Amino acid sequence: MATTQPSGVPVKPASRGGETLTFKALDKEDPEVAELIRQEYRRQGRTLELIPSENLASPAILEALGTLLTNKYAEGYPGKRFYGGCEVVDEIERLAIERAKRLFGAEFVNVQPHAGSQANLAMYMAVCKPGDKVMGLDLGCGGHLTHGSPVNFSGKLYEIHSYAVDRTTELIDYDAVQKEAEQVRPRMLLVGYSAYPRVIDFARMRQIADSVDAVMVTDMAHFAGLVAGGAYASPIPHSHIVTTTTQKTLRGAWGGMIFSATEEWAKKIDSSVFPGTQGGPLVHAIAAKAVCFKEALKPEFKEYARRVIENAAALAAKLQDRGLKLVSNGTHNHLMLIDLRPLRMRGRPVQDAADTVGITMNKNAIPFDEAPPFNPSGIRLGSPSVSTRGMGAEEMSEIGDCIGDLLENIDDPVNRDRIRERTLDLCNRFPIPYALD
Ligand code: DSN
Repeated sequence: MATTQPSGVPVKPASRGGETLTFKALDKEDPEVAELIRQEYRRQGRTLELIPSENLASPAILEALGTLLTNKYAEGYPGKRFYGGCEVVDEIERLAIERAKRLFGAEFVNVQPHAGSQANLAMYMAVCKPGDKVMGLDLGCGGHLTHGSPVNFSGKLYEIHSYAVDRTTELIDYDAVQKEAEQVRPRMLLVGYSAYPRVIDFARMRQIADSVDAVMVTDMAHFAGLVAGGAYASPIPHSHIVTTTTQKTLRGAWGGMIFSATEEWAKKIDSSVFPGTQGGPLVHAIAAKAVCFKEALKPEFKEYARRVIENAAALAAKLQDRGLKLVSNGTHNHLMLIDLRPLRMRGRPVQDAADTVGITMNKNAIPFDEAPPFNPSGIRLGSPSVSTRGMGAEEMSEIGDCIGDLLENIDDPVNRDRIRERTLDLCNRFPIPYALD
């Protein structure tokens, strides 16, 4: 954790930075872990979190997560468990299911996947046999590891035919996807992304899937919160199956879930999650999901989702004003990628330098990147966490200037000190919106 400025000057503490946070039992039982958790509270309070897959779960969600529900085994589903004593956790899971269906207007949902990759693993098991052909967005063009990367189970178990973005526009070229689908005739067409800064035409993707008798699956992990808040088109009416996480724009704790449109898929998905790929569900995490869905059903969540997109647009506009090149020339969602090639820079040193000035971002490949994944040619930025802190267009513009200034003079400690003052001022003016102490 940076407790000094790059030049060695101590940083002024941000308010609500966890300075006096105490834990009833942990401080006595394990002060070492307690202190490390306190340090992470401080770090989160004093930095601008721009990783687009991160956010700030509410105190109610954190409380639900940290309960004795973690003591309970509940293999099976509500009313059909393999263990006794499940009457209470049955109610919790039913509540989570009912709220998730209401939030997303879905017919069926399984809320047990431990995380997004587990949701995708179960989904693959439900849809495909090993060796089946799958088309998904290439990792370097913004797809996810589980969308067919050769180092992931998806790339090892299935015959992957990735689709790329167009080299010039850096957007998905639906005609090219159609052509590729006709050649490949995949069992599954996987839609969705981790680093694509635009909207997807789900209706068009469904037409493509139908034209080759493929199952269309959308992984909406990144934009689920925007869908829940009505700020981004929903893939649910267009997809056979939709997978997601709960911790990103949806602002819950870590977790996954799977939606489907029909009874036939519902049965396959349930048995793929348990016993297919998981044992007992994490019932404390399911309780936290139920709380997350209740929060996302509130009218103010719509306002948050709208602001996430507005704020990303404001940040992108400022970065472009500062002469930076963005992949696809902008954003229509919560994230954007800076192409560092015109600056002759790479992602890793930029990410490291940003850490020293209180801006957290991640290095990321850009389409057709020739640089290696550990030091790629891009950085990925997003607006969810700072939007949860209440920042608006003005602050996004200030953050854009901080990033512009950093990139202009990345090795100058005086420049970095100045930027650190500004990011700390933003953190102080927009503290994490609940007391950490
Ligand atoms: N690795 C996550 C992200 O940062 O986008 C997606 O699972």
